[in-house]
Amino acid sequence: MEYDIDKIKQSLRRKLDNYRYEHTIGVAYTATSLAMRYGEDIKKAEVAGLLHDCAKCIPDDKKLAKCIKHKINITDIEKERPYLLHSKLGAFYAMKKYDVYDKDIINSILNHTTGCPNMTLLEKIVFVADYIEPGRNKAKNLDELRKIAFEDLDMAVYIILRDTLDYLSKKTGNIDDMTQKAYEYYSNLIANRDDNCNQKDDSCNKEDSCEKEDSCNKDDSCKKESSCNIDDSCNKNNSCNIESKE
Ligand code: DGI
Ligand code: FE
Ligand code: FE
Repeated sequence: MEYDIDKIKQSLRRKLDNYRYEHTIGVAYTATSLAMRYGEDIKKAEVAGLLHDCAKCIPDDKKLAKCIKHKINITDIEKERPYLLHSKLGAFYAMKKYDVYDKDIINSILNHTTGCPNMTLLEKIVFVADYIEPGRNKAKNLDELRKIAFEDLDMAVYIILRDTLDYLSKKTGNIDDMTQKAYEYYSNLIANRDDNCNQKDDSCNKEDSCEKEDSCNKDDSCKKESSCNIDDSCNKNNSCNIESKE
């Protein structure tokens, strides 16, 4: 599918205020970079990044009215905090106003605020790009997170959900079910992944060749020998390293 990026940008220029437009360009740029890193379709990432906040600048009362008009389901928390509706309304406008029907792009827009369990690669890319794009400066540990995002995408998703819940619990205490579910999913995923890795590490360390590492390390001359670099072969055997980096 061909997307007319210039046309989308021109329309967003009119629909969004300056700050939101610059943020949008930042998200598209960051999502494209993450797509290059993780092997996602770069045009899809750019379009999803461009359109993720396309409904953000509609006043809250209008958001509610438009959702009612277009029969978009409104949950209790969305009634209370209508800004949350910009994701659902944005996904709707992406289809109706921008002719974008790619399911993955639409779901990336739909889930970009709360996240959700078991996100697709594109959903994770948009979710993370929204939080780390260069124009963002308020969240804590952004420099570290920007690095992690390009090394370990699931870890970045987990940290964002954890920090968002922490921020919301101090501020409003009003948590969308989906944010909570997404947090639990990624928290379990990271814990299980690390558990598996540790178990494999353990058995690896029991291997003869690995045990030699300790004594080797005590001996300067031995350290220089490549055979003493057991860590490497351990990691290749059990792919712990690969898992933790994907
Ligand atoms: O639209 P953006 O500002 O670019 O970013 P966004 O769509 O991720 O929205 C960010 C805001 O959404 C931020 O203030 C945290 C808030 N948010 C995320 N999950 C929840 C939430 N707010 C409430 N009340 N409940 C949630 O579960
Ligand atoms: Fe948003
Ligand atoms: Fe955004």
